[in-house]
Parts: sequence; structure tokens; C-alpha cells
Amino acid sequence: MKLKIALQKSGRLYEDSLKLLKECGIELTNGVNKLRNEAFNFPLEVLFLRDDDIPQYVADSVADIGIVGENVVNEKNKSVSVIEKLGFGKCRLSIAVPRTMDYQNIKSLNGKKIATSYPLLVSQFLETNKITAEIHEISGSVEIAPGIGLADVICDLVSSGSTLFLNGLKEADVILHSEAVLISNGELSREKNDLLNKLLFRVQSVKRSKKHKYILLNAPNDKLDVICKLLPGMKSPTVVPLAEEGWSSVHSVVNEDDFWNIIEQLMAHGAQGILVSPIEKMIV
Ligand code: PRT
Ligand code: ZN
Repeated sequence: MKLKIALQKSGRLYEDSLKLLKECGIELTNGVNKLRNEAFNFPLEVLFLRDDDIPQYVADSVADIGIVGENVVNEKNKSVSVIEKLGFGKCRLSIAVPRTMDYQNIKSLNGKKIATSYPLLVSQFLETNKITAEIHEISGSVEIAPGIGLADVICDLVSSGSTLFLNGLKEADVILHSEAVLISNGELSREKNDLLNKLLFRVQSVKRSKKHKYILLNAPNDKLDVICKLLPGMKSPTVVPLAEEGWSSVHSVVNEDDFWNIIEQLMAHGAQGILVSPIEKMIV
């Protein structure tokens, strides 16, 4: 028995999805089949699909779980649950308008024609904000719609913003912040659910390790108390005496979010020789 996971066949999520499996210690066989593959060191079968089809395949139990953007999960609106955010494939689904348009606020969309590949999410957004506008669904190259007179404004995915810029558009309102997520069919057997939990444990360890750094520093003994308080680590920091009297080496783990802030405070309290390195896995 194997857990079946659906991944994007090619495109923006393909590389990062395979990289995540690899970081979880899961190696795929070097098969020639581009649609199906198996892991040789974990009971996992991989189906490669178009991202738009992944929620349906998971809802229909053709795959047990899948990796896909939240934008696709929400637009397709199938019966699947989001189990874990994965931290890659980040983008925003945004309303964008011609740079010359005098866009004041959402109300400026009243009476406009909006081109998008996300008709459900746009109609929900309009309804919530009590806006009456026409939605024109197109499947690709949405950004050229205003330029060729197909629509007044668009709603599309944005990451760097350069596509909008190159097409004379500006981002006006964000409808959704999205990233790749792990989705699951709610009706997994107990065995499959156990496998999913094993996989999830590995995914969370990998994610946690990316958010933390291992830190080593030298501290004067009379400042150890305050320095240890700044570095609580997983339980408490390791403190080892240095050969030079009056000094200790302190080892701990810091969260990337307040990393620079902590480094400044450590230095202000006399820490020296600070070394920082990435963590490969973090199991708490
Ligand atoms: O063939 P298949 O249907 O599987 O792939 P696809 O062409 O539909 O999707 P793909 O590979 O382009 O994107 C897969 C997923 O990546 C999306 O569903 C999002 O969850 C995520 N993602 C992250 C993005 C972007 N960033 C992104 N920038 N998807 C698309 N874009 C496009 C956007 O549509 C626009 O054309 O990139 C352009 C804007 O990028 P910037 O950097 O110029 O702003
Ligand atoms: Zn797609």
C-alpha cells in the first residue's frame, strides 16, 4: 500500500515540490514515465498532473494528497482540506488596472469589465465588497486584455510585478495571498493517514529548520546570564568553558524572524566570534 501524491507536471511548483520531497529524505526512482513515479525509500507514488486538475483528482481519491497553490485550491473549490502551508510558490491574486486609470478604491471597479482566470474568487470578492462589475473569463495572457480592448482591468497572479509593469498596469488591490499547500482527501484509510502523518512530520521538520539558524559565540562569563536569556534555544543553550579563563562558548538556535535584532543585542552585551550556520533538519 502506498500513499499517492499529485504534483505539478511542469511549471512553477514542479522543482520546489520535488526538492521538498528530497529534503524529506524521499528519493524517486529514475523511471522514464513522466506521469507516474515511485519513491524507493518511502511508500509513496507520485502522479504528475496539470496544477488545475490536482484538487479534483484529490477530491475523487485518484490521489490521496497533492501539492498545489492556494489560489487553485480556492478557485476550484473542491472537497479537499489544506493540511500544511509549504512556504514556496508565493504570489498574490490582485486586481490590476491601467497605470493611467484614476483608481481610488474598490468602488472604482463598479461597472468595469474584469478579465481573469479566477472567476469564482473575483465574483466572491465583488460580492463581499458590493461591487457590480462584469467578469470576463480567459485562460491565459490576462495581462494583455486591457491593451487589446478586451477588458478595462484584470485580476491575475503577481509576484515581482514586472509583468504588470511591462503591460502598462499597476496593482490596485490584493484579493488573496497565496503559496503552495499540501492538500488531502478527507477520507483516507487509517494506514494512509499514518503514512501522511509520517510525511507531515518530515515536512514540518524541514520547514522549521529553514526558519532557524544554529549560532555559536564566545561570551564573557559575567555576561552569560543575559546572553543565555537572549538565546533560549530549543530547551536552553549549551555553555562550555573556553581554554581562556573568564570566557565561555555558547551554542543555541535562533529564529530567523528576530535574528538580526538578537545579534545586535548579543554584540551589545560583549559576545564575540559569532558563527551562524544553517540547520538541515530540526526535530523538537
Ligand atoms: O501547466 P499548468 O496548468 O500545470 O501550470 P500553469 O501554467 O497554470 O501554472 P504555473 O506553473 O505558471 O504556476 C503554478 C502556480 O505557481 C500558480 O498556481 C501559483 O500558485 C504559483 N505562482 C507563484 C505563480 C506565480 N508565482 C506567478 N508569478 N503563478 C503564475 N505566475 C504568473 C502570473 O500569472 C503572471 O503571468 O507570472 C506572471 C506574473 O509574475 P511577475 O513576477 O511578473 O509578477
Ligand atoms: Zn494551470
